Amino acid sequence: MRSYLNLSSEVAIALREGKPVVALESTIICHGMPYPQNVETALRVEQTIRDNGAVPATIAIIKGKLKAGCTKEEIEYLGKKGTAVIKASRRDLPVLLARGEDGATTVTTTMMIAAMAGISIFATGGIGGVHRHATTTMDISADLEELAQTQVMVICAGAKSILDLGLTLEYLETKGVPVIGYGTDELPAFYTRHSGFKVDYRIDTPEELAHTFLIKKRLGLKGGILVTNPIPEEYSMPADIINSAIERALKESEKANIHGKETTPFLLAKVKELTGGDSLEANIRLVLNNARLAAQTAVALARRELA
Ligand code: PSU
Ligand code: MN
Repeated sequence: MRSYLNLSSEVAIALREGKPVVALESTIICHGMPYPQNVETALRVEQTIRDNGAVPATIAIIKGKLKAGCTKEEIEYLGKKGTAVIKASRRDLPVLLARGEDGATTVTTTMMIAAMAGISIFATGGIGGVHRHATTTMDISADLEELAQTQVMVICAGAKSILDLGLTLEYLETKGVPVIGYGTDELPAFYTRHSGFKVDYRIDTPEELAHTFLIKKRLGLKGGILVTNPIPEEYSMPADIINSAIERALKESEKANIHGKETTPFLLAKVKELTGGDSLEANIRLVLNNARLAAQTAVALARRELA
């Protein structure tokens, strides 16, 4: 698989020299936000990572290559092409590579490519999880399986309550994935800081996140660590507004008979439509907040690994 891996020279040099690197996903660019806000946000996220002392590596599949580190032009290309870029999970990789196609990497494939490249820290918005009514639909995101097997720390803002958050936590417990609250004991719910569910542990510093990840690596324990970083208070959305939008989106997806990989993008687009620009603004803010924490954690990890 490594012969399909293509590192940007900046990322390759940083990794060789043991410098801090942060991976970023591309599904959020192609399927998560409209153009041109998607490109603007992706570039701002990269800048935030640089401002905090790390090198950004936006991950995507471009013309059949697994890219770790996209150029500004490549980010622009992906952003413009938008939903015409296939949302690529683990099962999509062989076909896309065989055909030399493009793919927007989800949390799953971004973790896979990051691990292949040697990148430990990954910042994103929200992860996939166990969907509501999964007991009959069996709709469980491949992201959870990837967290169970691939050694990458994923820093997110929790999960949206389009999912069953309780079942998502149960699944992660079964799979041995530590769920950390950054500065909180409660699982954040993406747009809001509160979900009513407890996380396993609270950690308050990037240094402790880095130390914990390093120990997991040294023990050879497979799988990742999930860090849930609440959206800053000033950007969080009123819970009633977001919850009623989610309820409506769920009803509409049922009516439209949406299944499989279309479910998450459909629900996300509906919620966005129903809440207007507010949810887009909140989304941008929480991603920037996660990028900052990821860069600080990557800096702390690089320091420990070199020591
Ligand atoms: N949840 C969000 N925003 C997102 C996603 C999930 O709040 O952009 C994207 C991520 O790329 C995630 C993917 O990995 O959707 C999960 O899709 P699925 O549920 O089909 O596994
Ligand atoms: Mn699914």
